[in-house]
Amino acid sequence: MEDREIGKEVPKGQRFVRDFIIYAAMTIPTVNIDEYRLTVDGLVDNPIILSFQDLEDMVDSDYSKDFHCVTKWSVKGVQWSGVKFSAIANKAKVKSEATWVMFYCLDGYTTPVPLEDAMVQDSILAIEMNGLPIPRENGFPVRPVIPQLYGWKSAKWLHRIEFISEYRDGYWEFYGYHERGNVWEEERFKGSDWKKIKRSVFRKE
Ligand SMILES: Nc1nc2c(c(=O)[nH]1)N[C@H]1C(S)=C(S)[C@@H](COP(=O)(O)O)O[C@H]1N2
Ligand SMILES: [Mo]
Repeated sequence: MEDREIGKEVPKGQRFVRDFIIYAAMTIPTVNIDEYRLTVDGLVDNPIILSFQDLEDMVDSDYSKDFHCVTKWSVKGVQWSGVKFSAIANKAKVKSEATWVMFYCLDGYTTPVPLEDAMVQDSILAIEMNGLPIPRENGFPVRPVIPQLYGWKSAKWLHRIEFISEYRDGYWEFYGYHERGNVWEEERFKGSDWKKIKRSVFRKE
């Protein structure tokens, strides 16, 4: 993925807003940092369980990137620091059959990401946002940040990473959102029947 300067290039269909709009499709969990554990399993030779301290000890990345939600708002220059996803994957020794990653959250939310997107250089497990621990409503203590994908792939309150060999829907994908969700390709919805899917979701609420 080519590097785009902060705020300079606005992806098609997006506009900048001043601050994050909090999305919590389920609830906002409270996490006791001493009890927090991140499980890394599925198609790996070395399943691992990491504490928050383990992640802090592995921090290797710090950058600012624009954040893009599929509902068309973007936030300019959000600073993140954390651990490269590839470092975690290497520690777990991902098997060659793995092609997708499923992220599981403490609120019950899930989202799948193609392994090749998760493995890019600036794909990280963030533990700080704008120089501070991630605020509770923004996903404390850990969320993946994969800048080339829409915000719904940034799973807040992350607690499990599973490597899998076949695509499965997560929370929003079930309702018709795109399997990959690349911002620059404007992959908002699956196929061409998204309008139908969207209407049926709204009717439910
Ligand atoms: N666990 C969880 N993660 C989530 C969501 C959610 O509802 N639950 N919403 C997603 C969506 S749609 C977006 S745009 C971003 C929003 O991040 P924010 O709430 O920090 O603004 O979180 C994503 N991660
Ligand atoms: Mo979103």
